[in-house]
Amino acid sequence: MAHEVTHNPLKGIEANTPDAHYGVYDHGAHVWAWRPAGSDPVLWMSTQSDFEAGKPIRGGVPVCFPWFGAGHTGTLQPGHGFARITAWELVEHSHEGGGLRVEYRLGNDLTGDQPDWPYQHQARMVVLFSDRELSLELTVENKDDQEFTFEEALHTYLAVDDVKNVKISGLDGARYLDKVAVDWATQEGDVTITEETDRVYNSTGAVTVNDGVRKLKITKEGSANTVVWNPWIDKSAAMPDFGDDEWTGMICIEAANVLDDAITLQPGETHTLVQRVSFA
Ligand code: TA6
Repeated sequence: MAHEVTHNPLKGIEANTPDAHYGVYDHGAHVWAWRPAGSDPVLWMSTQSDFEAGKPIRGGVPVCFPWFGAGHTGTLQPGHGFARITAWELVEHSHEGGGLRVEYRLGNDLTGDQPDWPYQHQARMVVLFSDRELSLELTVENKDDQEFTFEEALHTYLAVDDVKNVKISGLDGARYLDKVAVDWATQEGDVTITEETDRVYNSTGAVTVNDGVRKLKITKEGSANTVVWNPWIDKSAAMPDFGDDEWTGMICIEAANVLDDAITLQPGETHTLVQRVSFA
Protein backbone atom coordinates (compact mmCIF):
# COMPACT_ATOMS: atom_id res chain seq x y z
CA MET A 1 0.00 0.00 0.00
CA ALA A 2 1.48 3.29 -1.05
CA HIS A 3 2.52 5.55 1.79
CA GLU A 4 3.76 9.09 2.01
CA VAL A 5 5.42 11.58 4.34
CA THR A 6 2.61 13.76 5.63
CA HIS A 7 2.06 16.76 7.93
CA ASN A 8 -1.34 15.57 8.95
CA PRO A 9 -1.29 17.57 11.31
CA LEU A 10 2.16 16.55 12.61
CA LYS A 11 4.95 15.29 10.35
CA GLY A 12 4.99 11.54 9.91
CA ILE A 13 4.35 8.58 7.67
CA GLU A 14 0.84 7.69 6.53
CA ALA A 15 -0.81 5.21 4.21
CA ASN A 16 -4.47 6.02 3.74
CA THR A 17 -6.75 4.30 1.23
CA PRO A 18 -10.50 3.56 1.22
CA ASP A 19 -9.53 0.11 2.48
CA ALA A 20 -6.98 0.69 5.19
CA HIS A 21 -5.24 3.42 7.19
CA TYR A 22 -1.82 3.32 8.86
CA GLY A 23 -0.27 6.39 10.50
CA VAL A 24 2.67 7.26 12.73
CA TYR A 25 3.97 10.69 13.76
CA ASP A 26 7.62 11.67 14.27
CA HIS A 27 6.27 13.30 17.47
CA GLY A 28 6.76 10.58 20.05
CA ALA A 29 7.15 7.93 17.30
CA HIS A 30 3.44 7.91 17.95
CA VAL A 31 1.29 5.36 16.11
CA TRP A 32 -2.03 7.17 15.72
CA ALA A 33 -3.93 5.14 13.14
CA TRP A 34 -4.36 1.45 12.41
CA ARG A 35 -7.42 0.50 10.36
CA PRO A 36 -6.69 -2.81 8.63
CA ALA A 37 -8.42 -3.55 5.35
CA GLY A 38 -11.98 -4.70 5.97
CA SER A 39 -11.93 -3.52 9.56
CA ASP A 40 -13.02 -0.55 11.61
CA PRO A 41 -10.22 1.43 13.32
CA VAL A 42 -8.50 -0.68 15.99
CA LEU A 43 -6.83 2.26 17.73
CA TRP A 44 -8.92 4.88 19.53
CA MET A 45 -8.27 8.63 19.27
CA SER A 46 -10.01 11.34 21.26
CA THR A 47 -11.74 14.01 19.21
CA GLN A 48 -10.31 16.45 21.77
CA SER A 49 -6.67 15.39 21.47
CA ASP A 50 -3.89 17.92 21.01
CA PHE A 51 -1.57 17.43 18.04
CA GLU A 52 1.33 19.76 18.72
CA ALA A 53 4.94 19.75 19.79
CA GLY A 54 5.43 19.47 23.50
CA LYS A 55 1.99 17.99 24.18
CA PRO A 56 0.92 14.32 24.50
CA ILE A 57 -1.57 12.84 22.05
CA ARG A 58 -4.75 11.35 23.57
CA GLY A 59 -5.09 8.10 21.70
CA GLY A 60 -3.18 5.68 19.49
CA VAL A 61 -0.02 4.41 21.21
CA PRO A 62 1.82 6.94 23.42
CA VAL A 63 5.35 5.69 24.16
CA CYS A 64 5.94 6.08 27.90
CA PHE A 65 9.72 6.35 28.58
CA PRO A 66 11.95 6.64 30.65
CA TRP A 67 9.37 6.72 33.44
CA PHE A 68 5.69 5.83 33.88
CA GLY A 69 3.18 8.27 35.35
CA ALA A 70 5.13 10.50 37.77
CA GLY A 71 7.95 7.97 38.08
CA HIS A 72 9.45 6.24 41.13
CA THR A 73 9.53 9.49 43.11
CA GLY A 74 5.91 10.38 42.25
CA THR A 75 7.11 13.84 41.20
CA LEU A 76 8.74 13.43 37.79
CA GLN A 77 7.55 15.61 34.91
CA PRO A 78 6.43 15.43 32.18
CA GLY A 79 3.96 12.66 32.98
CA HIS A 80 4.95 9.32 31.43
CA GLY A 81 8.39 10.67 30.55
CA PHE A 82 9.75 12.89 27.79
CA ALA A 83 9.77 10.37 24.88
CA ARG A 84 6.13 10.81 23.89
CA ILE A 85 6.45 14.61 23.53
CA THR A 86 9.80 14.61 21.74
CA ALA A 87 10.21 14.41 17.95
CA TRP A 88 12.04 11.16 17.11
CA GLU A 89 14.28 10.88 14.05
CA LEU A 90 12.73 8.93 11.16
CA VAL A 91 15.37 6.33 10.22
CA GLU A 92 13.58 4.52 7.37
CA HIS A 93 10.19 3.53 6.03
CA SER A 94 9.54 0.71 3.59
CA HIS A 95 7.04 -1.84 2.41
CA GLU A 96 7.44 -5.18 4.16
CA GLY A 97 5.34 -8.35 3.95
CA GLY A 98 2.46 -6.54 2.30
CA GLY A 99 2.52 -3.90 5.00
CA LEU A 100 4.52 -0.87 6.10
CA ARG A 101 7.65 -0.83 8.27
CA VAL A 102 8.70 2.44 9.96
CA GLU A 103 11.77 2.83 12.17
CA TYR A 104 12.50 5.74 14.50
CA ARG A 105 15.46 6.69 16.70
CA LEU A 106 15.64 8.73 19.89
CA GLY A 107 18.83 9.88 21.65
CA ASN A 108 20.31 12.60 23.79
CA ASP A 109 20.77 14.78 20.69
CA LEU A 110 16.97 14.88 20.50
CA THR A 111 15.89 14.64 24.15
CA GLY A 112 18.28 17.35 25.39
CA ASP A 113 19.09 18.04 29.02
CA GLN A 114 16.96 15.86 31.33
CA PRO A 115 17.98 16.48 34.96
CA ASP A 116 15.45 13.91 36.19
CA TRP A 117 17.10 11.22 34.05
CA PRO A 118 20.63 12.38 33.13
CA TYR A 119 21.89 9.36 31.16
CA GLN A 120 23.35 8.74 27.71
CA HIS A 121 20.71 6.66 25.95
CA GLN A 122 19.40 5.57 22.59
CA ALA A 123 15.95 4.17 21.79
CA ARG A 124 14.63 2.63 18.60
CA MET A 125 11.00 2.07 17.70
CA VAL A 126 10.15 -0.30 14.88
CA VAL A 127 6.50 -0.25 13.81
CA LEU A 128 5.12 -2.93 11.50
CA PHE A 129 1.66 -2.22 10.08
CA SER A 130 -0.20 -4.93 8.16
CA ASP A 131 -3.83 -5.90 7.71
CA ARG A 132 -3.31 -8.79 10.10
CA GLU A 133 -1.28 -7.22 12.88
CA LEU A 134 0.18 -4.05 14.40
CA SER A 135 3.58 -4.70 15.93
CA LEU A 136 5.56 -2.21 18.03
CA GLU A 137 9.13 -2.94 19.12
CA LEU A 138 10.87 -0.54 21.52
CA THR A 139 14.58 -1.16 22.09
CA VAL A 140 16.48 0.88 24.68
CA GLU A 141 20.30 0.96 24.81
CA ASN A 142 22.53 2.18 27.63
CA LYS A 143 25.11 4.42 25.93
CA ASP A 144 26.43 5.67 29.25
CA ASP A 145 29.40 4.51 31.36
CA GLN A 146 27.11 3.82 34.34
CA GLU A 147 24.03 1.70 34.81
CA PHE A 148 20.60 3.27 34.48
CA THR A 149 17.07 2.20 35.34
CA PHE A 150 13.95 3.13 33.36
CA GLU A 151 10.26 2.40 33.12
CA GLU A 152 8.41 1.97 29.84
CA ALA A 153 4.92 1.31 28.52
CA LEU A 154 3.27 1.12 25.10
CA HIS A 155 0.14 2.96 26.27
CA THR A 156 -2.20 1.49 23.65
CA TYR A 157 -5.72 2.94 23.31
CA LEU A 158 -7.98 0.27 21.75
CA ALA A 159 -11.32 1.18 20.22
CA VAL A 160 -14.23 -0.87 21.62
CA ASP A 161 -17.95 -0.87 20.93
CA ASP A 162 -18.89 -0.22 24.59
CA VAL A 163 -16.37 -0.65 27.40
CA LYS A 164 -19.19 -1.73 29.71
CA ASN A 165 -19.46 -4.92 27.64
CA VAL A 166 -15.73 -5.63 27.46
CA LYS A 167 -14.27 -8.87 28.86
CA ILE A 168 -10.48 -9.04 29.11
CA SER A 169 -9.20 -12.60 29.44
CA GLY A 170 -5.68 -13.81 30.17
CA LEU A 171 -5.10 -12.14 33.53
CA ASP A 172 -6.88 -14.65 35.75
CA GLY A 173 -4.84 -15.27 38.91
CA ALA A 174 -2.45 -12.35 38.28
CA ARG A 175 -1.54 -10.01 41.12
CA TYR A 176 -2.21 -6.35 40.35
CA LEU A 177 -1.80 -2.91 41.83
CA ASP A 178 -5.18 -1.23 41.86
CA LYS A 179 -4.19 2.46 41.53
CA VAL A 180 -7.77 3.58 42.25
CA ALA A 181 -8.07 1.61 45.51
CA VAL A 182 -4.32 2.02 46.18
CA ASP A 183 -4.04 -1.63 47.08
CA TRP A 184 -2.87 -4.95 45.69
CA ALA A 185 -5.32 -7.70 44.67
CA THR A 186 -5.50 -10.93 42.67
CA GLN A 187 -7.54 -11.11 39.47
CA GLU A 188 -10.38 -13.61 39.48
CA GLY A 189 -11.57 -14.57 36.01
CA ASP A 190 -11.97 -12.04 33.21
CA VAL A 191 -11.45 -8.33 33.81
CA THR A 192 -14.65 -6.33 33.34
CA ILE A 193 -14.96 -2.55 33.54
CA THR A 194 -17.66 -1.26 35.90
CA GLU A 195 -15.94 1.88 37.27
CA GLU A 196 -12.71 3.85 36.87
CA THR A 197 -10.13 1.12 36.31
CA ASP A 198 -6.39 1.73 36.58
CA ARG A 199 -4.42 -1.45 37.24
CA VAL A 200 -0.85 -2.65 36.83
CA TYR A 201 -0.89 -6.44 36.46
CA ASN A 202 2.13 -8.63 37.06
CA SER A 203 1.75 -10.70 33.91
CA THR A 204 3.92 -11.66 30.95
CA GLY A 205 1.11 -13.33 29.01
CA ALA A 206 -1.24 -12.47 26.17
CA VAL A 207 -4.68 -10.99 26.71
CA THR A 208 -7.83 -11.04 24.62
CA VAL A 209 -10.23 -8.09 24.55
CA ASN A 210 -13.77 -9.09 23.62
CA ASP A 211 -16.33 -6.28 23.37
CA GLY A 212 -19.08 -8.54 22.06
CA VAL A 213 -18.54 -7.24 18.52
CA ARG A 214 -14.81 -7.89 17.96
CA LYS A 215 -12.08 -9.92 19.65
CA LEU A 216 -8.58 -8.44 19.73
CA LYS A 217 -5.49 -10.37 20.84
CA ILE A 218 -2.61 -8.54 22.45
CA THR A 219 0.66 -10.48 22.76
CA LYS A 220 3.97 -9.19 24.07
CA GLU A 221 7.63 -9.98 24.72
CA GLY A 222 10.04 -8.49 27.21
CA SER A 223 7.22 -7.19 29.39
CA ALA A 224 6.55 -8.02 33.05
CA ASN A 225 3.47 -5.86 33.41
CA THR A 226 0.16 -5.29 31.64
CA VAL A 227 -1.59 -2.01 32.42
CA VAL A 228 -5.38 -1.82 32.06
CA TRP A 229 -7.03 1.62 32.15
CA ASN A 230 -10.39 3.19 31.60
CA PRO A 231 -11.02 6.62 33.17
CA TRP A 232 -14.82 6.14 33.42
CA ILE A 233 -17.05 9.20 33.93
CA ASP A 234 -15.43 11.64 36.36
CA LYS A 235 -11.80 11.21 35.20
CA SER A 236 -12.89 11.66 31.56
CA ALA A 237 -14.71 14.90 32.43
CA ALA A 238 -11.60 16.13 34.22
CA MET A 239 -9.31 15.71 31.20
CA PRO A 240 -9.45 18.62 28.72
CA ASP A 241 -8.17 16.43 25.87
CA PHE A 242 -10.75 13.69 26.46
CA GLY A 243 -14.42 14.08 25.52
CA ASP A 244 -16.75 13.68 28.48
CA ASP A 245 -18.64 10.80 26.84
CA GLU A 246 -15.70 9.19 25.04
CA TRP A 247 -14.80 6.79 27.83
CA THR A 248 -17.30 4.18 26.65
CA GLY A 249 -15.39 3.69 23.38
CA MET A 250 -11.91 2.84 24.62
CA ILE A 251 -9.79 0.60 26.81
CA CYS A 252 -6.04 0.91 27.32
CA ILE A 253 -4.05 -2.34 27.29
CA GLU A 254 -0.36 -1.51 27.78
CA ALA A 255 2.66 -3.79 27.57
CA ALA A 256 4.93 -2.30 30.23
CA ASN A 257 7.85 -2.62 32.63
CA VAL A 258 7.06 -0.35 35.57
CA LEU A 259 7.31 -0.04 39.39
CA ASP A 260 9.39 -2.92 40.76
CA ASP A 261 9.74 -4.30 37.22
CA ALA A 262 11.59 -1.23 35.95
CA ILE A 263 14.54 -2.26 33.75
CA THR A 264 18.18 -1.70 34.77
CA LEU A 265 20.77 -1.74 31.98
CA GLN A 266 24.53 -1.87 32.37
CA PRO A 267 26.66 0.16 29.95
CA GLY A 268 26.26 -1.23 26.43
CA GLU A 269 23.25 -3.42 27.28
CA THR A 270 19.94 -3.23 25.44
CA HIS A 271 16.35 -4.27 26.23
CA THR A 272 13.48 -4.79 23.81
CA LEU A 273 9.76 -4.52 24.58
CA VAL A 274 7.36 -5.86 21.96
CA GLN A 275 3.58 -5.53 21.74
CA ARG A 276 1.48 -7.02 18.93
CA VAL A 277 -2.22 -6.42 18.33
CA SER A 278 -4.16 -8.74 16.04
CA PHE A 279 -7.63 -10.22 15.59
CA ALA A 280 -8.40 -13.24 17.78
O1 TA6 B 1 -1.85 3.98 32.02
C1 TA6 B 1 -2.81 4.46 32.92
C2 TA6 B 1 -2.36 5.83 33.43
O2 TA6 B 1 -1.14 5.74 34.11
C3 TA6 B 1 -3.47 6.41 34.30
O3 TA6 B 1 -3.06 6.54 35.64
C4 TA6 B 1 -3.78 7.75 33.63
O4 TA6 B 1 -3.02 8.78 34.21
C5 TA6 B 1 -3.37 7.47 32.18
O5 TA6 B 1 -2.16 6.72 32.32
C6 TA6 B 1 -3.25 8.66 31.28
O6 TA6 B 1 -2.11 9.42 31.60
P1 TA6 B 1 -1.87 10.81 30.75
O7 TA6 B 1 -0.63 11.40 31.33
O8 TA6 B 1 -1.71 10.41 29.32
O9 TA6 B 1 -3.12 11.62 30.95
